[in-house]
Amino acid sequence: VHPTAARREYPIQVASEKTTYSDAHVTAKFSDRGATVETLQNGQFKVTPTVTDYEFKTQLKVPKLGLMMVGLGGNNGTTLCATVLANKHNICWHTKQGVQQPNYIGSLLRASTVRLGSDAAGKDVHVPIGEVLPMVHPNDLVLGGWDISGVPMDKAMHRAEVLDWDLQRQVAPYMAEIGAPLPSIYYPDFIAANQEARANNLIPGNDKQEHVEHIRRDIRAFKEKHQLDSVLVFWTANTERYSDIISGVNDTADHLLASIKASHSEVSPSTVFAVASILEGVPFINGAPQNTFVPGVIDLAEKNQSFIGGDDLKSGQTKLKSVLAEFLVNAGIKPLSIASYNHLGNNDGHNLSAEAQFKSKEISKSSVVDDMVASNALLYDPEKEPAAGAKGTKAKKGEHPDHIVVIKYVPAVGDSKRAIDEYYSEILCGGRSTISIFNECEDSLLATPLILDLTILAELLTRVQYRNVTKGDKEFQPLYAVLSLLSFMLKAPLVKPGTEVVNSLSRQRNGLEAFLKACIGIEGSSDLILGTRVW
Ligand code: NAI
Ligand code: DG6
Repeated sequence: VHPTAARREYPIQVASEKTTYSDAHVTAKFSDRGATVETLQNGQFKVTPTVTDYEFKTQLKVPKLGLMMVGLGGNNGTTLCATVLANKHNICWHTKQGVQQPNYIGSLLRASTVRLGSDAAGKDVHVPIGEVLPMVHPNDLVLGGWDISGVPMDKAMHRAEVLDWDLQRQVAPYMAEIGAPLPSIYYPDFIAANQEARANNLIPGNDKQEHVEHIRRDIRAFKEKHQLDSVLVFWTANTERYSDIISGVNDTADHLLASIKASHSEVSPSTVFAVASILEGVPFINGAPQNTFVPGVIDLAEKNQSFIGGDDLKSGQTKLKSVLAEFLVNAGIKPLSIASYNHLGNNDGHNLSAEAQFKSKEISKSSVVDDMVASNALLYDPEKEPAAGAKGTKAKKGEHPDHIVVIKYVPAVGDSKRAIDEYYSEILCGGRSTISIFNECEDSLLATPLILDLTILAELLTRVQYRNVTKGDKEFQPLYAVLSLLSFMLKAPLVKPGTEVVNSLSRQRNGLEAFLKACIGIEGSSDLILGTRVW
């Protein structure tokens, strides 16, 4: 068994008065240290350190979890099912390089580690990040879901042309056991017209209220059939066009529910799935870029204390951008332009070749450098007005690099996406630096581990409760409905309305790591390693 797929007993025991264990829970006290900053009239900053005391209580029992994917028969859906089944049944296969073992490489939880501390000899001790708290093992997920295409899963895997043939051959009987995806909702206006030929597995009618009820019944039936403790619904279906945000239609929970009853044309299939999941009390994650989470959905999730997360899997080009742009800006170098091209030939690329669907992707791929630019007023003048007629990121107030995103559909390259990026920057005294990157890899093999991480983390976060001790909370309560702790895997992270989006990959990872450690009572920045810097 490959180390990333290995299964171990929960290995961590924290010996601290701040951390207590019962059969059911680990409870930890945590002091959140920050600072409030006031800018004084003379331009000075008055900084007041703050401390807020929290207590976290995490249920230790790992549930039997069902993952229901919308878009089950697509490239991501089939690749996820096949790779989980290959890991579960330890299927090895022949490639031209030799025998390949299944694994979970690319998964933050299964294939990356965190530093717990150091041993008596001062040597760092690392554990897989997925072992900081008890989490669902991906091999144990019960898989199912919906697709507007009724092709059975073994054939759909074949259609995707992602996996090596010898793996497909061996895993096909297990894929066949999943059967055909459940029928789904198809409102043709939301995805590209070129997808119509796939749409042969549909829930009948146009009554959106009935569609919500149908999806809710599907979730309950899946839970019952497989005797599950919990279910999570994941949108990995085609990218939809943006929905218009219309006052009185989708701006509040009540308006949205009324619009669904009236089968309003601006309610998208992904919003119907999100609403059904929220009403069913199961987490819903959006792996695509469209604005599924119209304000009415966020309001509904808040009112029902049900969890949501999104948007759009951050798998390759954008992940690298969130590292490189931060590196440049934090190094005091000024990117003047970022030009990102990619071409791909899978069905996702086909759908994105339509203007409205491309637009959704363009928005999520473009937002990723905004906070880094905003963090450095030495390089980018926050007061500068956008150039007349400027579009996209340039239309925002303040100085920005020119940032363009181009996606082209080239059927011949299939799932193997090519991404080309140029970072053109200003350096010392008018000098220029150009960094060019070419990346080629199978898109769905990058996306699959992210879907697993999002699913497993979101489930864990449903088991964490907190109380704000400083505020005097007596009772523990669930985390806020929008799971911004999932940001590492997402291109355009959804956050609590009114709070700042963090796009920096290192800040996203540090935030997640700090949170998981806080839940077991380990505090402090491990990178301070103060002991190595003093006598
Ligand atoms: P795909 O086109 O192979 O699969 C999408 C599936 O969704 C298709 O089987 C289609 O029939 C189905 N579908 C469309 N509308 C549906 C509906 N209303 N209900 C149920 N099923 C529906 O695409 P792929 O490559 O699997 O990607 C899925 C989504 O994830 C896309 O939106 C893509 O933009 C997004 N994404 C993919 C990444 C990747 O690396 N593969 C990374 C980031 C995001
Ligand atoms: C081409 O842009 C198709 C898209 O679905 C991307 O492959 C996907 O969004 C991943 O994007 P990125 O920028 O994280 O590689």
